[in-house]
Amino acid sequence: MGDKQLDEWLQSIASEGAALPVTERRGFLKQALTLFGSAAVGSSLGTSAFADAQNLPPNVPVWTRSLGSGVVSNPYGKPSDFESHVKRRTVDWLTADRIASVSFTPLGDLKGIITPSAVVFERYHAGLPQINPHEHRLMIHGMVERPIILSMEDLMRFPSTSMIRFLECPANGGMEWRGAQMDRLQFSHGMLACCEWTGVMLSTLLEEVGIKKDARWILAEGADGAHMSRSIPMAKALDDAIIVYAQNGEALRPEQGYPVRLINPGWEGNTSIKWLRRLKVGDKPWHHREETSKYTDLMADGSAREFTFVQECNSVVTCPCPEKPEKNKGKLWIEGLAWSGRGKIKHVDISVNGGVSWRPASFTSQVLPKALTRFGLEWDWDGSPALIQSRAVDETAYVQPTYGQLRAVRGTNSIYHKNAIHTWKLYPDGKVSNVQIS
Ligand SMILES: Nc1nc2c(c(=O)[nH]1)N[C@H]1C(S)=C(S)[C@@H](COP(=O)(O)O)O[C@H]1N2
Ligand SMILES: [Mo]
Repeated sequence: MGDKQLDEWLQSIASEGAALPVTERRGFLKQALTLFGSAAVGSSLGTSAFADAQNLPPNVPVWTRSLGSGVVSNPYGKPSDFESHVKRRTVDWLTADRIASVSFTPLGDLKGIITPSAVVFERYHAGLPQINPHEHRLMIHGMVERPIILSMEDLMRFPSTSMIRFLECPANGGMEWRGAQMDRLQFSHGMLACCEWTGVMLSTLLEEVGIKKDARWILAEGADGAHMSRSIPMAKALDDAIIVYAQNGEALRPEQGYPVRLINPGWEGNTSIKWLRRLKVGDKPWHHREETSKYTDLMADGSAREFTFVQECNSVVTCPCPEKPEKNKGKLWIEGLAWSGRGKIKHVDISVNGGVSWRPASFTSQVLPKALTRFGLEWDWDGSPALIQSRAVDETAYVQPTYGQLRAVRGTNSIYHKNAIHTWKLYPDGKVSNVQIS
């Protein structure tokens, strides 16, 4: 993505909000006075938001003086037209192939911990298949006593469970190993989502088929053209792996694996096989393409780590960020997301001086295991340049590393499992950019 494109994008974000009045939180009273009877309000960033004075206090807005549209106009709801900037985006130079590609979650525009299904990042190895659920089957075979082929109806007769868990591609942030590159939160951390997943525990299905004594691994295979497959250790399959058919209260979205996928909570997203058609039980891993040539971690000495399943403890500040510049100095709310594939987030600290000193953030969401956790901290910004960071600790006492610590162990050949402390540089004019501190 060239500078010109980035500028155009920022411009479009600024203008998409242009029809809305701007109110700064702490400057609210002052602003309200300015808004009163005036047509335009400028911000310190130079982007102005135009508001029609006839809709501002003390006037009664037009929408309060007329009938709204009826219930049948919107049978399947969608966001306000004023929220059209909240969408998945791609990076041109990463999307060289439009079929086997990736789109990113707009993390900076989201609140709470649940990612709306419509903006969950997508990762396809052979495009998005359109699957007729009536013709889709899930086969469980290999080292089992009673192999079965299940229809979706069959699957839904098993005991059901729901859990809120994050989903992250291990390549999230993979462009940052050799230096700061993606100058947008959506692109530096957006291969990340958190949904409520509903389905059947894999352990329940394994009990149904009866695994043989020496069974140790399971191959999960997708029904897409890539028939993507990964070897899953039996311990994970029996622990918390779920065969999922619903997401955030409704059927899985096609993008997320409709009609059925595997979710391995806290593990590399690529092990969570979508459009799941086959589970083969065996006594050793298969070493397929996606666990040898891809999704292994090349170390400094040329050796590679295989089966690095867990997504380590990580965090990022989501406001301010390049897409959410600060408009005024004074009191503001720094917030962000933390997550760990090993369990719950225990603690998050925030630094505004590049890690010289830290202050504890508070949690502003539920703290669930292997789920996004939202944190925040009030800060009085004096308008001078700042280096904003967050550092998370999980319940195993694992502390999110600095770039220096991560590179000392991993070198810079990697693509995957980059969980270093991230830095946003805040400039006096309120703009924010991606920088690295080791
Ligand atoms: N069958 C199949 N499963 C798949 C993939 C795929 O291309 N085909 N992509 C994987 C990768 S690399 C990731 S990160 C996650 C992404 O899940 P999402 O697209 O629901 O966000 O799905 C995984 N499961
Ligand atoms: Mo991935």
